[in-house]
Amino acid sequence: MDLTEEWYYRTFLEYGFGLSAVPLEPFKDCPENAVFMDGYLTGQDGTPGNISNVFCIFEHYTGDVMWCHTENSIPGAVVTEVRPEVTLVVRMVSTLANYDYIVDWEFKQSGSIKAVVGLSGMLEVRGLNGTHTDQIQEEVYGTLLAENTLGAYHDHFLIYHLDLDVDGEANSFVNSTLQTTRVRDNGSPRKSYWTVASKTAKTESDSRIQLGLKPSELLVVNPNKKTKVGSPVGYHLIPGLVVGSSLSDDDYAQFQGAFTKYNVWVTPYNKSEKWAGGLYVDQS
Ligand SMILES: [Cu+2]
Repeated sequence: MDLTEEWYYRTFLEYGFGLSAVPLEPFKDCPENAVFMDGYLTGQDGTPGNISNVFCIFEHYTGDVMWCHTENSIPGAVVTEVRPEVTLVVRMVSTLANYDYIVDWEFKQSGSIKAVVGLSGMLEVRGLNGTHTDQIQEEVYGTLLAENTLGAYHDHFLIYHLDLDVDGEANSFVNSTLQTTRVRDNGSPRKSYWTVASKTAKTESDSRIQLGLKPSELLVVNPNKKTKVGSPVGYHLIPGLVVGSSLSDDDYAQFQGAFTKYNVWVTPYNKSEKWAGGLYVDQS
């Protein structure tokens, strides 16, 4: 069966991005060097459905520098090397009612993987009496965008469920924070320095993290696999700009979307915990 527009609309609340994906238009949603793939998904009644051109894959020539160095400390020689940033992008676009999310996975030649979400579509608006900000006295919980049209204050939280197997399944989560340390030698002109304190999470509550409170590095490592010099192999989780929820803890919406209280949660693998935000966050 082909998934119709109504079908998308009916299912987006239940299923999020996957079943809300839309076919991509060559040369518009994706550049001319893209190749396209169909997707096969299971509807809520178990019926399989096909979405044509649901993924596109392309090399993105960013115009940025991936790595460069000019070595000019060698007498009589200047050695310059530079490599351009070219990423392999896998793209999907999901339409959730008025919003269209452009979901990219970027695979970089440096070995890093970057997840990017772009928001497009239509703003969420509501009508109001008033055509100019001068006419608005009361609290209207939004911004006047056009005559009789208010952009309502609200927020969107996007969650990624990362099931990492770094060089095998037995992985650990390590939070490395920077610790300010006092210099004990009173004769030293230096009074402090910083060092790194690494902590491997033992419990789920150990690894709930609100980012931005203090400098930290988040690592997923395989403690059983070592590099040549003896460090565990791992991936470094590098957050972008993050925000937390602005609601109070006892507010119903916050209670229902409790995952927004922390930016990172780490849990042992559990097949029934596929959906990081819970099963029915927006259906209660
Ligand atoms: Cu919105």
